[in-house]
Amino acid sequence: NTLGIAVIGTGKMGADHVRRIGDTVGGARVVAVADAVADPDGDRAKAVAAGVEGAAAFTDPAAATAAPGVDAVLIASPGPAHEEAILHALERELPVLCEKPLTPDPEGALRVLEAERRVGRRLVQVGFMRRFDAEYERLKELLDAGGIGRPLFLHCRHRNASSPSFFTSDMLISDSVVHEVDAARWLLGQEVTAVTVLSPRPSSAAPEGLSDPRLVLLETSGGAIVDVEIFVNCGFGYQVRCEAVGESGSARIGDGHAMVVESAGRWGGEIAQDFTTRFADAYDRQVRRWVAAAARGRVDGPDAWDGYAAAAVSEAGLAAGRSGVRTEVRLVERPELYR
Ligand code: ISE
Repeated sequence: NTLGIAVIGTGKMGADHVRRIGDTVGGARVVAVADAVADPDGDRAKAVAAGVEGAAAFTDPAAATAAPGVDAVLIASPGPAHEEAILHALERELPVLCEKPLTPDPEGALRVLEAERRVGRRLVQVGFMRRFDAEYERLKELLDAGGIGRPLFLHCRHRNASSPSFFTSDMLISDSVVHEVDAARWLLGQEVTAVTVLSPRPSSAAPEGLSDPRLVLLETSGGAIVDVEIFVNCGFGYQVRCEAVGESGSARIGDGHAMVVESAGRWGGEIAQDFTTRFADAYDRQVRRWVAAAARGRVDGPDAWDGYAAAAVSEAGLAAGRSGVRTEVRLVERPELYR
């Protein structure tokens, strides 16, 4: 019995997920595709659906979600469109995998939590795919086992070769560093309590007006400090590194040279150029796990609470980025459903 999936969003990630569900994820198939935001005429949805046997194209995400044979919904539209699409899916009690950020603001995320409370069970998973990356999993296991003692620091580097034309200084935080926010919460099992953002004179490679790179400091409820260099026009490739320093050791992931070539008096390797390559396996495993859980009407990964917490940290981070001042994160009490 295959799980019928509606995919909302046909941009880079939406198209990649449609391909993934067809090629590498067993037990599921795409039955409906829609993209009202980036593609109001439905041409892109038609083009994507045309490549998948049995998939129908829609101009309206709600109609795609309500289409016959839809058992679960994968949302990969831009962040501001997520809330509405999630609420449509929850009305029908369908499992959801929603790309990050869950919503751009904590208020929207709280409405999602409230809708899940009405359903009475967790149905929403957020696409924080780093939790499915083999290196991150090993680091998490090491930390959980106490392998380097109590964690003191996470030193993170997050670099993109270049940023898309629509990227803003806020998005360095709410779209990019949001991954480190989730990774830190998950790796440490702690909440982020305060954010400080330092912005050097922008790189001359950054588009005019973009505050790139930035240094984001996160403080956590257990007294650890996380520093994140976010640099989205580094020019040379896609790099995500994390070094954890604990009381009795340190561990580093993300150096990622799978093959080292020595030739003509030099040695070197390759650097991935974007996230679909660097995290290809993580995306595959994320969607596989989601499909398996969705077939049982459940989720098995970062949930709506994680999406809410990340949105609350982003909100504090945006304020900190504008003011240059350390800004505390305010979280509501964690509802019973997410304990
Ligand atoms: C993008 O949306 C992602 O999720 C990537 O992982 C991140 O590196 C990039 O900065 C974001 O814009």
